[in-house]
Amino acid sequence: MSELNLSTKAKITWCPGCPNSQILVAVKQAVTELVETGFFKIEDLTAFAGIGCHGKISDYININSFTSLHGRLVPAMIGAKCANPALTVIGFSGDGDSYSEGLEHLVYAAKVNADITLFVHNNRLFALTTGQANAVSPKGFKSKSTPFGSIEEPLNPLLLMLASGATFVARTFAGDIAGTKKIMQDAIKHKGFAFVDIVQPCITFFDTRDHFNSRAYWIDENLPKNDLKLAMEKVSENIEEKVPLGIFYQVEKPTFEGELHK
Ligand SMILES: Cc1ncc(C[n+]2csc(CCOP(=O)(O)OP(=O)(O)O)c2C)c(N)n1
Ligand code: SF4
Repeated sequence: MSELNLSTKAKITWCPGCPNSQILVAVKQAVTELVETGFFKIEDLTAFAGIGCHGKISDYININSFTSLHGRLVPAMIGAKCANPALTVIGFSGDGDSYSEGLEHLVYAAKVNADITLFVHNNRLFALTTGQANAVSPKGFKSKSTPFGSIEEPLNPLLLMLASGATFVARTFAGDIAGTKKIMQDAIKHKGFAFVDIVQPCITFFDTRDHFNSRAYWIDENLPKNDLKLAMEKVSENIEEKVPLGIFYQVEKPTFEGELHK
């Protein structure tokens, strides 16, 4: 068997020290181990990317990939999975991409339990366009688009995903590479819509490294994962104070593609 090389020759243009690089390391490790343990062949894995700093990840990892329009990677992922159910379909999105621009697609994927895995690099603003506030920016957040501070309450995407019917809902922190790798593997192995919010500081426009380093904690792994009420309680913790990480919810349900190809 030839050795797997997931690196590409593309020049990395993220700001030096950007936590997107930690997500890249985690996904390379996750995919390498899944190939080595025979979970899939590398040619049966396809990655989709949105538009933003996060989306550049598909240039830096040597797997089949597709870059979508801003916020539209989820319908493209569902289409690919419907056309070829043998594919493992993963996506890299941004919080602007999936929580602002393409929110309706996210809700639909959760509702129909599409058998795809979505990783959202959540830095709580539109980074590539130089740091404007978006749907998950904190209230009062000052940016070029909100010079007097955002007047909006932030959306809680995990709560929305649970309410929409997602069958796997998790959160991790980019700074914890080992933890992120593990969550990524569990999400990819899940049959159905796997949603992973990855809190990721943007060191240039919203440096939340200290915030997350001091407030993030892993929930007890032994908590039941099929208790929707408990999951909703956990993800409702105010991330300005405490940031729970882990798999909050995981259940089995028929998938969209499974029903389609019955
Ligand atoms: C339909 C559409 N609207 C707006 C843009 C401009 N745009 C490009 S990247 C971006 C922000 C991306 O933010 P996010 O998804 O959070 O990714 P990040 O850069 O933070 O990783 C925007 C608004 C676009 N390319 N297409
Ligand atoms: S602007 Fe922010 S998210 Fe984008 S590369 Fe720089 S640090 Fe990373």
